[in-house]
Amino acid sequence: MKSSEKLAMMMSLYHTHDLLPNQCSSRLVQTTDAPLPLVWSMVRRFDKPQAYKKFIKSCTMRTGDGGVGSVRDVVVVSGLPAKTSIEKLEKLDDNFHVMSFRIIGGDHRLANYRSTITLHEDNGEIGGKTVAIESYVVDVPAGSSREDTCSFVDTIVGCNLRSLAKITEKMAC
Ligand code: A9S
Repeated sequence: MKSSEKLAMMMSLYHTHDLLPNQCSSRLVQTTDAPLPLVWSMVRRFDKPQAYKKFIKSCTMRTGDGGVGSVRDVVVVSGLPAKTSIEKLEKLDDNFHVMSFRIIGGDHRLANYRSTITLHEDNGEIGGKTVAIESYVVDVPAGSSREDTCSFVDTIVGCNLRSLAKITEKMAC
């Protein structure tokens, strides 16, 4: 199967979401020159999101050891419209490189946030060795617009993906 066909299959399998009327969704793509196993080794650590997510100050496991069903307590760096987030790991597939988590609490405005990240080996079609795709669904808070909500979350997820690419490229060289 060509990598573009595999990518299309993964897109429809993992990055196509049914939305409720008050929800918004978006999908971001990031390439990196680091090999997929190295990138996956960072992404899969549900207990250590701060390894590449710069908005996170600390993370402690509330339940579980990082496997599916684990719940983490995240403390956010100061200066953001949030302090804490409680997040549950919903999917972790080491064969298809799929990870999905849901925000189940915390003092912030991202209600019913759930995201999925998948990694793909790129054989030079897009440029770079590994392609990360991350999509999310989140409620549009009362008083906010769909566009503002998605652009806020896109900024954060985009930063996380760029940080993941930068850190793994440094490790790989
Ligand atoms: O951490 C992620 O993968 C994605 C997001 C959108 C995290 C958002 C966040 O941690 C802040 C960065 C603090 C922004 C939460 C839960 C709420 C925010 O307002």
